[in-house]
Amino acid sequence: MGETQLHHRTCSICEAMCGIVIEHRDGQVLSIKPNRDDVLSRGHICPKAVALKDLHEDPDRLRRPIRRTASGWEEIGWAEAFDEIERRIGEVRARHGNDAVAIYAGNPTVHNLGAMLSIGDFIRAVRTKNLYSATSVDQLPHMVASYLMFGHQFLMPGPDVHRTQRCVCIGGNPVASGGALMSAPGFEKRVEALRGRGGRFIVVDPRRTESAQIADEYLPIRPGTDVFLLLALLHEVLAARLADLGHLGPQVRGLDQLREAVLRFDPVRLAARTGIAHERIARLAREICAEPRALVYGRVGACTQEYGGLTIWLIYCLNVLTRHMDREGGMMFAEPAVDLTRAYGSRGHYGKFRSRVRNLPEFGNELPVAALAEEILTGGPGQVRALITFAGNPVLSTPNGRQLDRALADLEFMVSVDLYLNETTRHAHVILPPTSPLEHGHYDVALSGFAVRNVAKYAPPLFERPAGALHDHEILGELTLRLGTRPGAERSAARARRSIPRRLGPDGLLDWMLRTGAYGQENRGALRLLGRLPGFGAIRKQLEAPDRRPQGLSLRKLVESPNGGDLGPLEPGLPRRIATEDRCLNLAPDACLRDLERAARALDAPPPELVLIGRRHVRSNNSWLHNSQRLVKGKPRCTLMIHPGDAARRGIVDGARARLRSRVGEVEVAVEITEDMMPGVVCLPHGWGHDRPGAHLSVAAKVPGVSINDVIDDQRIDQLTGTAVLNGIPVEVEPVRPAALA
Ligand SMILES: Nc1nc2c(c(=O)[nH]1)N[C@H]1C(S)=C(S)[C@@H](COP(=O)(O)OP(=O)(O)OC[C@H]3O[C@@H](n4cnc5c(=O)[nH]c(N)nc54)[C@H](O)[C@@H]3O)O[C@H]1N2
Ligand SMILES: Nc1nc2c(c(=O)[nH]1)N[C@H]1C(S)=C(S)[C@@H](COP(=O)(O)OP(=O)(O)OC[C@H]3O[C@@H](n4cnc5c(=O)[nH]c(N)nc54)[C@H](O)[C@@H]3O)O[C@H]1N2
Ligand code: SF4
Ligand SMILES: [Mo]
Repeated sequence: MGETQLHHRTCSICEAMCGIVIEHRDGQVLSIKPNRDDVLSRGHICPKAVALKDLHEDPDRLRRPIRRTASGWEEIGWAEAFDEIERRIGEVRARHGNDAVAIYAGNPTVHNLGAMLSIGDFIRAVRTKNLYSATSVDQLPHMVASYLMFGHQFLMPGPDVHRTQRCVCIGGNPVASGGALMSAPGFEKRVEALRGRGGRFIVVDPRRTESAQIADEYLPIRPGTDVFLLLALLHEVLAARLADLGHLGPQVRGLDQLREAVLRFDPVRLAARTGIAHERIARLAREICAEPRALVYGRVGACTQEYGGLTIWLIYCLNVLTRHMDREGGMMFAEPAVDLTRAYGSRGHYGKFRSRVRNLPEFGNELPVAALAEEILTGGPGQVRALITFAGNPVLSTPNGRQLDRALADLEFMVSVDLYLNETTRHAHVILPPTSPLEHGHYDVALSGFAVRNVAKYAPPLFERPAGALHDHEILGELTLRLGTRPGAERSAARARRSIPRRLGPDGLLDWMLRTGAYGQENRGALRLLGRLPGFGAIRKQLEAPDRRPQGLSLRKLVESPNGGDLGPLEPGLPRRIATEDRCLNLAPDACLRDLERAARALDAPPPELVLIGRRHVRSNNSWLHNSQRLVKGKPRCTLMIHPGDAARRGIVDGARARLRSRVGEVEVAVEITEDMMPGVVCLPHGWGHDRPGAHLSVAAKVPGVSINDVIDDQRIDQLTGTAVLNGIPVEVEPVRPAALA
């Protein structure tokens, strides 16, 4: 028996970036514990961290490529799998053209170093209009607002929770979720510290969530009406002439247009729509103005709704107008060691082309995933006939999952890169499974840009990969070569195999990015010279960051720092980092002003009697952790929460089953009656519904639950951004009576 050893790592499941210590021996994980010395999490972890062991050991996890045959799935070799994919995709293209091949990339892509560094090449090589991802069921409104206002889709501000005195959280539940576009592990402790220094934490949410329960004030709001709340807050700021742009003043444009657009609303009518008293909204606006260190933060509940784009835009505007954008204690921009806003990501674009069936705008080359099923099911030129999914489970994660289920069954060919045979991948003809998260190196290229402190943390692989296993980036690399559509692809494929990024691999690339980044150890003079050469623009841009070379970052240095590298607190970075063409922060983008008309028209519409919202639980992550016995055990969690009054009126008793119905579908689910719900709102978590035949998740199948996305309407989208409306869908609920009584 070998010796017991310790391995330090950052958990890659959610955005919190917790430091963990894995005790292991002879290739076995013995325990997973919090790392008290981690530069960011300081000893916090949540119950999901142990799932890294469960995932690694799960007998249901795929370890070899599999192919669907008439008599079931069969294991095949990698070469055979890639040959088949190349041939079948080639056939689809020959029959229907390049755009007939769609791509869907899921959330774990962002948490995976190799995938992050190779998916861009893959997408470019496949060259299709039909690119989809989890972005349009998540943070798309933030990206659109950042692009339109700051000029870069990835320049998204996050809350400076360490120094703020007033933190207003709209549509986020960081106590359960670990935070999003805000890596703040152990959020509860951070709220305690905030209160300890005399600050206040305020939550705006239709449900008294775990975060609302620790808040100093909880403001229940009618789902989908945040845009009216924001307009009312801004109205107070502007009408009372409290707006103060602070250091951003000289670089801000559009204030007059914004003022005009906001002041024509009647604040009392705005407030009435939200369910929050007008007097409280006005006072909140004044409190935010009066407090030098305050912020308004909005997340998933604020953006996956009817006016998500407007809501996030106005949240940004409110922070700018009250001098809380890019200031200590306000909404700030992290300056990470590898900066996606500087060198490696496109600034973004908006509405360059539109979806074929519903005419929805692209953003950053992506179409809204709510349109994927109709693009498959609607005949005619440009119809999608093949799909490649990467680390995604859209059947459970995107609107009208049943329709997508049918659509996927209708494809001529589908391939999935995934760890499991699940609700989505069961439709694939070939599944390519990557190595487990513990078998490759880890660095949060994307999430470090949203941490509440500038940090850099790298972990090498804990275990050697098994013989014959491929990493995600290797699978993507091979698919890039096989499916590349450029002329002369064969010759360039041979060259690409020898290309520098390929030879470096993710670790080598990361090292190069760290060395040339703001905290890198490279000689900046030499880099400046190199940056003048054509083709080295990325380096030139990297060098715009302030020189923080004393940190001397490199991969080696991070390997030698198992607790991570602390790069200091967040610092103001505007106007330097504004990337709009005129280098001005734009408060009044045309697209937003136009969409405001839509909200104005809706102001007087009678609200639906009952609407549906979602929720997250600390022991679950989207759709893919329900195969861990210790995470799913205990009380069933896929319940429909409802207010006692709404339940009584419908003759529904606690624990009984009810039918939840919308325009697109219905599910039957156990009811949980609770005062935590606002009247007129019911709540169901997402990521469940593991009873679809053909999936192979033996633990999850025993606690299947139902999928909220079977009732979420694919036709309801935020028209400004194309984001799916996951919250605020009109529904009906009725008791399911035993057959004998019916
Ligand atoms: N109604 C409703 N729907 C929602 C939400 C909501 O709040 N309400 N939230 C939305 C949000 S924010 C998101 S991000 C999306 C998520 O949507 P998706 O990303 O489509 O779904 P996930 O459930 O995260 O599924 C991840 C898939 O990746 C696989 N996987 C895990 N790790 C790896 C890996 O390292 N490599 C590979 N190749 N595969 C891996 C898993 O097996 C699983 O199949 O769901 C959205 N859907
Ligand atoms: N435990 C756990 N952690 C996770 C995940 C998970 O599935 N489980 N998923 C990860 C992912 S992919 C993401 S993107 C993040 C998301 O992180 P968060 O944004 O914190 O996500 P939620 O917990 O869904 O919080 C959204 C809140 O919005 C509220 N809400 C719904 N509709 C409205 C509305 O109209 N207005 C307002 N003001 N509020 C509304 C909901 O009640 C809910 O409390 O979490 C990540 N972390
Ligand atoms: S909060 Fe939990 S799942 Fe998220 S990174 Fe930390 S330990 Fe992992
Ligand atoms: Mo997400």
